[in-house]
Amino acid sequence: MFDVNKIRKDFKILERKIWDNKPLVYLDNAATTQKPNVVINSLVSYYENYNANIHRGVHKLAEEATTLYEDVRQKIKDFIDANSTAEIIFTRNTTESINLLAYCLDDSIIKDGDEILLTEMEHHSNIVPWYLLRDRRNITIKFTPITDNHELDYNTLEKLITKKTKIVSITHKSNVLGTVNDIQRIAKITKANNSILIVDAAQSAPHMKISFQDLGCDFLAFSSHKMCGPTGVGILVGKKELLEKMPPFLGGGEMIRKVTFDGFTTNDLPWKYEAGTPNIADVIAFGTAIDYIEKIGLENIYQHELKLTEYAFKKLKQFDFLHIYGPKEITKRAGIITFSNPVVHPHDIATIIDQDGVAIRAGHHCAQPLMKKLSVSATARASFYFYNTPEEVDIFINALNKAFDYFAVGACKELKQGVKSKK
Ligand code: 7TS
Repeated sequence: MFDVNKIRKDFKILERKIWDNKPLVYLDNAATTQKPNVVINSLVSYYENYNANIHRGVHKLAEEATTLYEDVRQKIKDFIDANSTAEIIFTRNTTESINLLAYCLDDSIIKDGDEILLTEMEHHSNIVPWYLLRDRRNITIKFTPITDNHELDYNTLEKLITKKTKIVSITHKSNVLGTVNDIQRIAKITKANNSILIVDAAQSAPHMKISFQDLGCDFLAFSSHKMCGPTGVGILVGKKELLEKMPPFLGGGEMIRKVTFDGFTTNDLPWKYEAGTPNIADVIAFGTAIDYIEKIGLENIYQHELKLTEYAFKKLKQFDFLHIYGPKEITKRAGIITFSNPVVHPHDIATIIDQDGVAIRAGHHCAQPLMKKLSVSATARASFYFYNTPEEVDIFINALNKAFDYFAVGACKELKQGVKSKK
């Protein structure tokens, strides 16, 4: 049974007090999530009991560390429903996973004159690596627009895909709008066109059940730290035939089979893409995080966040001067609520409610092109995870009330006028 109060006891940090004894209300989960005690203990236990380099020593400790590390690859394969562990590559984060692709698909797949299709709702980590590729090659980058309801415009997407479109790279869930994109629908289009489909699952994998095989994409990237695991571990899942076709990313130890004075041959998958000593401890602790999340259940996590979002939406209605971004239908955008007002800067809102212990993010959320599309320079964002409660939503709303009261002393009229002129 899903019991949020019981779950909260698993997180020492949720007992923290902020400023003058205010309970921490952590609503910045899209940036990074908190770590349960079992994950922290797993890190300590690795260093206390198993610390050794992997894949090389023949001694007992090295064998144990190697087994613990490779067991996590198997866990991730099951978690994400990949075909085999050969398809699971460890990186540092989602950003590095996408950079790896932009680097390695160059030469093996991309030729001058080709096109890459992104969307207007991408995080910078799914834009800038492709700009870097464009600096090296004569390619065109296009962006699928979003609709007025802040969903992908699928009809235009279909029109933007041409015979030259080699890669379509798309977020599964927007870190600003919360919009969940229909990857299966896009996969049908890309498959028919022989384009490679890359999915940025940084915001979806932690919050909903995903099957790599069912989605039908070619690559999928996500980060440990957004799903109760440590920082410094990212995952790239890729179709074996493509991973075999692409050249390695970084060179050094581990990624080779043989090195001579003339050259080298590459190691088998997945190690071909894992040069040097990996982040052993954090990968092992990420395995503990996956066990923990699976015990809670992704369906429970999804439903709990949906209820919290619904509740927060209802409460936010009282602030009729706020712009709330993302699809109107909650089921199309669970877990993330982004808002702004033309008069009060989001940083001011975030700073004031921080005085009440409420942590939200304000800024461009590493999505400056999307901000431009929305005609704002910054927004405020509350993002939930399974350990958040309706009581915390109440504290968030009360803190917002105080913040708006504070500003409304002189600006209430302008607040509302600001909205009117915007409409
Ligand atoms: N893709 C999406 C959709 C993201 O939301 C983020 C991080 C990334 C990629 C990059 O992840 P990383 O682990 O490589 O850093 N998003 C955010 C955010 O919304 N606030 O802080 C980080």
